Amino acid sequence: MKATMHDANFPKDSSGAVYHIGVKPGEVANRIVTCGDPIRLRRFATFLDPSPKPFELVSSRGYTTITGCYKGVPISLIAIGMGVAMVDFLVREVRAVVSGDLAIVRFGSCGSLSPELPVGSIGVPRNAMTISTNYAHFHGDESLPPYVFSPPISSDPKLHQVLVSTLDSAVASSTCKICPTELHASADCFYSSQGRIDPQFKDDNADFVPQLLDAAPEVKSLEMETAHLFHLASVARHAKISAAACHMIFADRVGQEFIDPLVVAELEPKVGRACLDAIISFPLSDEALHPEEGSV
Ligand code: R1P
Ligand code: URA
Repeated sequence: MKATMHDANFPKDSSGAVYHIGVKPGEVANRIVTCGDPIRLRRFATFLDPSPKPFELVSSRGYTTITGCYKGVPISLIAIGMGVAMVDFLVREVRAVVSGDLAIVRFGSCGSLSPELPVGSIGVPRNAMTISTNYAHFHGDESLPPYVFSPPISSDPKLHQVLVSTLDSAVASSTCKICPTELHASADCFYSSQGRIDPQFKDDNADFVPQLLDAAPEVKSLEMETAHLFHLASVARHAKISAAACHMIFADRVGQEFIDPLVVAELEPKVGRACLDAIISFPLSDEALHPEEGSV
């Protein structure tokens, strides 16, 4: 049975556990690597130190949190599922249970709009914009644009740089390309607002990609969560949140190729480990969890 929640504004149970992720103070580290897929997350969890034994929680709302140490440094791995709402719960609820500055690296998959980012390469965007469905277009005024594009939102430049360097060394011996890019876009849907054509619905997106490239010529890739992560990090108050992201190119949206699972199996561990190396080497002040305390 679910615990009783207190405080309708920011629900927590009597132990201090937050409503959707289910974690309480002491169960999440200041350094976080996040992805969508819990299976991907569990592969990264094999890199954690065996001792102290990692803490693990799967919440009823689809979050998997694994907190342990990597090379002696406390970190949390958190799988969030998909979409803006899920990354919003992640950042706000983690912020509510961890004191001090936070550093968050997202490792996701994405689609590519550019030959500079071939399938199987890793895009590392400096900035991300949002793409939102404009409901007013569909339910009132068709002269309004069906999709709304935000200005670019910046990652943390230092964490971005650390991530690029660790990724470069991690894949140095393979054919995988690490591609820092100026601009990525995160859409509120996978289909309509990423310009996928679905004849079952009136999405008004036949010219979506040219319109996007006209509005934002530097955009190279599309997924669903990164821009909101950068947004929340940039509007954080009181303590700093540093965020950066990298995405494995799964779909070539121009040539229509989709990634071979064997390529994912080869690259994912290398990129995952590089994300862990990046998050532990980023300078953070004032961490709430310390390995010498014997528990994480
Ligand atoms: C869609 O297939 C999902 O893949 C991408 C998108 O952002 C969306 O969540 O990210 P993940 O691979 O992290 O889930
Ligand atoms: N994830 C997305 O959101 N879009 C893609 O094209 C591939 C992965």
